[in-house]
Amino acid sequence: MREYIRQHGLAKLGEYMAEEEAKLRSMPLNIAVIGNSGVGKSTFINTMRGLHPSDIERGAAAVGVVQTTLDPTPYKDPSSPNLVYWDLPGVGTLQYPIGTYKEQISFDRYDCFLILSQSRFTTNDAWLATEAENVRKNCYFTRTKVDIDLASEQEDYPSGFNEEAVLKKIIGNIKANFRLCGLDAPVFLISCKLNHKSRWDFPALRARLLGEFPISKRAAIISAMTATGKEVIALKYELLKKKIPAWAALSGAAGMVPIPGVEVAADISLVVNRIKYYMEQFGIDLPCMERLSTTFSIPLSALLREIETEKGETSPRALALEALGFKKGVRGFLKGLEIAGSTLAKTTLITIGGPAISGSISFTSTYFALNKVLRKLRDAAEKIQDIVWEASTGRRQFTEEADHVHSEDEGEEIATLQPLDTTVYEGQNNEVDSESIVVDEMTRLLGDSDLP
Ligand SMILES: Nc1nc2c(ncn2[C@@H]2O[C@H](COP(=O)(O)OP(=O)(O)O)[C@@H](O)[C@H]2O)c(=O)[nH]1
Ligand SMILES: [Mg+2]
Repeated sequence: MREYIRQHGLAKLGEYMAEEEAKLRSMPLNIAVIGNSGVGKSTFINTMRGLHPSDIERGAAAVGVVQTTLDPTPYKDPSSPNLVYWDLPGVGTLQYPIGTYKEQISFDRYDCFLILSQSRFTTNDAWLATEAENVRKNCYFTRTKVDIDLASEQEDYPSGFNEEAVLKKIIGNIKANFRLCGLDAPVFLISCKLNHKSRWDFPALRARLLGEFPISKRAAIISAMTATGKEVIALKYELLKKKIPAWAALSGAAGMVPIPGVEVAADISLVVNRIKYYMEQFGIDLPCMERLSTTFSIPLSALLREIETEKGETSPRALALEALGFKKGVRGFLKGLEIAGSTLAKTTLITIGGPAISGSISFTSTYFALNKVLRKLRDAAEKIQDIVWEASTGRRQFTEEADHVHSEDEGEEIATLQPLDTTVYEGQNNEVDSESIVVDEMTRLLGDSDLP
């Protein structure tokens, strides 16, 4: 890490970060969703993509219709077109006999296989799992429509109904059947419906799907996957958090905006752009929230409230300024860093004084701001998941209220800043090489992992 920066300079690191992000966005990932007609493939694919079957204009797969075409059909994730779910016919039907199946579906194309069934799995499914294992690709068995099983069991045995017991019975049944096929694999019990995406094994399946990918591809999948489910939000949070030091170092390298009247430079646009990316990643950018609002009849204001600043603003720029501590004036912000008490804050604070040091100030402020805002957006994304879940199950009613107007970026935010009290820096006018501080801190924070 240190060597890399010494050799190429911080600007080069910026190129590297941007390239890596672009690579993540464009790395193709193909997930095969296999099963016979009616088991819930289209519904499952829609739910993974965060779509309701009625979201036709956003490319939701038609559900419940008799399939006219049996050809493999790709469905791109609306938030990342490189993540593709393939709707594939089950093995061993008249049109898809075992002998030609792999060829017919272009078996090599897929990164992993999900076999869906609404009853038991067959020896044909076992054959497919073995073929996948031979080429070291993962294969998952997914039993769909457990919501229906549970409902009918409850209807049949209302007094003695026990959800756990019913699920156990279904699993037991499948495992017994597995033994006959010579299989031993985990089975996920799910309902494919969008409003069940957080129930039963759906979150576990999703996490498993992510977790078992090779590290190199895992980052791509996590970035690409729609943020439905707290597991995915948590994974995304960890991934985004890891990158903060590198982005913060970048802010030290690139052009900062000196704030008039104060001697602090901060790369506001970098923070704003990161926030936009975080919101997209967590599925809480404005278009996403508008869709959630319409799909689940939730007032937009109830969703926006989760991200708003103390002043009630929700634009990425307002969030950036709040995270940078500007609402209390820059002095409060610097004090905040001191209270944070880290050596990072201390080493960089003493360097204030001349233009040469603005790099390290910018690193520190950006580093803390990004961490703070990332945490806030993660929490908001989780809360919004809860709200959507409660709304979709009728557990939460929304009273009519005037929707907030989403304030777009505009105007001179710096006009609201208070001038900095320079007594904060008295006697601390040391000449320090800001780049070496940034490099030291970067090395300490990142270790030698993750980056070249
Ligand atoms: N209750 C319930 N219905 C489901 C589930 N999965 C699919 N369905 C319904 O089953 C029917 C067939 O689903 P579809 O996704 O079109 O199956 P496909 O032929 O495999 O693509 C539709 O009416 C779906 O709404 C599920 O997990 N629970
Ligand atoms: Mg279908």
